[in-house]
Amino acid sequence: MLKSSQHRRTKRASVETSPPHQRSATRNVSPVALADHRRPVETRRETLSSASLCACLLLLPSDPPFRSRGAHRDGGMYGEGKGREPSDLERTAFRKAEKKYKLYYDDSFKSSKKKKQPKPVDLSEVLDFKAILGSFRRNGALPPGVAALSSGFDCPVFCLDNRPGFYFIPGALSIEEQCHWIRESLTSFPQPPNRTNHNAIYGPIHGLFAAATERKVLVEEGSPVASLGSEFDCFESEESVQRWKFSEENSVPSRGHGGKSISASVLLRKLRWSTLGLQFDWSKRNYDVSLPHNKIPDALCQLAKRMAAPTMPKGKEFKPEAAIVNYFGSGDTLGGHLDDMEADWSKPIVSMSLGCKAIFLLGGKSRDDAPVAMFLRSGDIVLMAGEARECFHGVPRIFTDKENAEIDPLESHFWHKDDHFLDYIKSSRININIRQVF
Ligand SMILES: O=C(O)CCC(=O)C(=O)O
Repeated sequence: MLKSSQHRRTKRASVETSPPHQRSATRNVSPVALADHRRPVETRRETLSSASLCACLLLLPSDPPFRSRGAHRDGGMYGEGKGREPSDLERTAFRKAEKKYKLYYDDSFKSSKKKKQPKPVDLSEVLDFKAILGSFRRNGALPPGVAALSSGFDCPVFCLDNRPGFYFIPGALSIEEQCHWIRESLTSFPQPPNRTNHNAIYGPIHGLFAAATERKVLVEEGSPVASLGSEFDCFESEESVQRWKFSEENSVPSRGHGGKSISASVLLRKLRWSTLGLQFDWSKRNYDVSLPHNKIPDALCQLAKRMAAPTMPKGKEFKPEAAIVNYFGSGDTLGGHLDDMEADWSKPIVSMSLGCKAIFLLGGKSRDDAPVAMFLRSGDIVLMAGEARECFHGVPRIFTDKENAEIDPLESHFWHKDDHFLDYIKSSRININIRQVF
C-alpha cells in the first residue's frame, strides 16, 4: 500500500486551512501502486506551491484547495481550470461529472429583480439508495450492479459490484440521532482543543454557536492584526489565543476605532471543518499524538464501531481515533480527493450525512474513471474500506431548496424548541467522517 509519507509535500502542509486527511491530487502514476495493484493508480501529491499558498491564505484563508464555496467559483480545485478553462475533451471523467451536478444559476435572472434560480440538472443517472431500499424491502429487487450484503447487520447494507470496499447504509440513523449529531456538530465539536478552519486566523474560538445565537461579535483586542507576512508563525500563538474575544454587539466600537471585528453568525456560516480526536500537525505532516486533543466522544465512538462492523473481519473491532466534521452551505462543494493520511487502508472511513441532501461522486482509482453519482440524505452512512479507499470521491452539490433538501422530518423534530439549529440546517449539510489512524 502506498503511504502518504512516500510523497513530497509542499509547505502547504504547515498551514491549518486544510483538513488533515484530504488532498487534491495531480495525475501521477506510482510504481509502488503499479506493483501493488497491477494497474495505474493516481497517487496523492499536493499541488499548491508556497506562493499560491500565500495567495490562498491572504485571499481566502479558510478554503482548502479542494473545498469551494459559492456557486460560481469553479476552476483551480485540481489544477484544471487554471488560466484558461479546459475544453470538455480535456476534462477528466470525474471533473465532467462534478461540472454536471454543480450548482449553477440561471443567467436569465441576473438582471431581473426575481430571486435567482438554480439551473435545472439531469438527475436521472443519480443512484437513489432510498428508492433501492424501498423496492428491496418490498420484493427483494435490486438494480443491476447493486448487491445487498448479508452481514446480519440490523438494516440493509448495499454495495456496488464494481467498487469493492464501498458500502451504503440508507437511513442508518434515527431522526433523534440525526438531531443529536447536528447539535453536537454545531456546539461541542468546534470547541477547543478541537481545531477548525477559523484557528488559522482567530486562534481557538470558544462558544461559536452560542455567540451566533446571541448575536455576539468577535473582536480583536489590543494590537491590530499581525501581518500575515510570515506564513506559519502567527497560528495558535499565545497572541492569537488572546487576541479575539466575543463581545456584545452594542459594546463594539464603531468602524475606524482600531480593532477589527466579525459577527459570530458570519463566522458560523464560514465554519467549514472541525477535527475531533487526534489532531493533525501540518509542520510534521502527520497526526501528532502530542497535540492537545480530546478522545472521540464515547457515543460517537460506539456508533462508528457499530456502523463499521460490516467491513471488519470477524472478531476485529474498528478503533475510532480521529474524525473530521465538514460543514456545507448552499453552493459549497468538496472536490474529488483521496483520504490518505491513515496507516491502514483496510480500515473503513465511516461517514455520516446530516441535513440537506447532497450528491456524492464515487470515482475509481483514476480521475479518468467515470464516477458513480448517488444521493446522500440525512441519516445515511457510507463506509469506504480496502480498495474503495483508493477511489476518488467528492461532493459536487448540496440541495438547499425545500423540494430537494428532504429535511422535513428534521424540521418537524427541531420545530420551535431548537429554532437556531433548524435555521442552520435548513440551508446546510454536515458530514462527520470517522477514522482509525494507526
Ligand atoms: O461529505 C461527504 O459526504 C464526504 C466527505 C469526505 O469525502 C471527506 O471528508 O473525506
